[in-house]
Amino acid sequence: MTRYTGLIDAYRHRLPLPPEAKAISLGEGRTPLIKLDNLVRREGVEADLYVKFEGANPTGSFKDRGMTMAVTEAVHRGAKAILCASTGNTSAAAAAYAARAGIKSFVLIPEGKIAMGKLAQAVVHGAVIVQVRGNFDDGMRLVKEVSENSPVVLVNSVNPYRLQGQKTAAFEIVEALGEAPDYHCLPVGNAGNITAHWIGYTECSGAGTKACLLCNGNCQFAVAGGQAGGKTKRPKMVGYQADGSAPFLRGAAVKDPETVATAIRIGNPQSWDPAWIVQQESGGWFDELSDAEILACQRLLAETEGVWCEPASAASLCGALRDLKSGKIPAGSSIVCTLTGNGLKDPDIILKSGAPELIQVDAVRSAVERVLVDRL
Ligand code: AN7
Repeated sequence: MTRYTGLIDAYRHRLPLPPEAKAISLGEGRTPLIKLDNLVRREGVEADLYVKFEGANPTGSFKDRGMTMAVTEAVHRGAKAILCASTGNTSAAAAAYAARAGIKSFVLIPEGKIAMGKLAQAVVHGAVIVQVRGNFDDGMRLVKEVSENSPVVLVNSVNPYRLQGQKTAAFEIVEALGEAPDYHCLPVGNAGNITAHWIGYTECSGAGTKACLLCNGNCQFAVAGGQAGGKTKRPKMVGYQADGSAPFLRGAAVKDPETVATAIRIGNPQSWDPAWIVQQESGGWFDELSDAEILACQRLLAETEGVWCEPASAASLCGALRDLKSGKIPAGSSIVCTLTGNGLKDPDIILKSGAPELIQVDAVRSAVERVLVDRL
């Protein structure tokens, strides 16, 4: 047994880092790929349906994959501080990896619209937290401007190293299944993650993609990454948005995005062009879901499979189930849905949706036994 030490050590030969760069890692990656047999039976659909539970990463979201790369590269260049705008998860990961690296982190968050767990993470890791009177898109504009003239490295997904780290999720899926799935479904905010997964799958297929801003189709890792002689198929990539925050459905930026899924409350996606390339190259599509559908799916998954993801993450599974039922995704397909973040990030959303049933009893054996007898 060798100790698992994170995705840079696992995939360094497929990542654009100088060999001497010391990995800043928290052991991210190698997340569970869980087959949802209970849910498939209960919903009466026919599919090999999996979730990649990115909530099992060290800070509880997929952002750790990108942040280990961005911070490793920044520190290698001598950076002493990093900066990001965030709906919550990026700031949590930035704060944690900066702490690990012994550098400063500055995070811009939108006023009042970030899940409590994520804010607590930024606090506990010692980030400088700036609350912007505005939304994520305002914060994003500001960090781009500020990073041009300040000695800080921008670690939002416009930093190409972020997507390079995030592409490793696709490697893990291909390794676990022996090939790519037919469909890969993700929640879409800035559309960095859907782009990163496509880059990863494309490398496994032995090809390159125009969606990769580093290689623009001439991937240096394509041959090395090609599985089964470079013949691994690529999935159709399907991106789901919340209907109050769905620029990819509107065909343009949304000025005042709104959704309970605060992680994807983003109106002006930073990976707009690459995401459309992914859609075209993969033959996939974008679709939208209501907040009510998203929250119902979050509960369904938690109750039937024991997997608790945050609301934004449930959009992937929610959309996949709907498209399976309508036949848009054919019966019998293999499907991987990325669950981008952990449900523990946002406990409020569960407790707010109705008072939990707490049964009060006296501290005696008979009272507890009565509860059991009534319910077994
Ligand atoms: C749980 O933290 O943008 O489409 O600032 O936290 O790659 O943006 C979060 C995004 C999906 C969308 N699910 O991913 C941020 C931030 C969760 C997320 C997304 C996010 P992208």
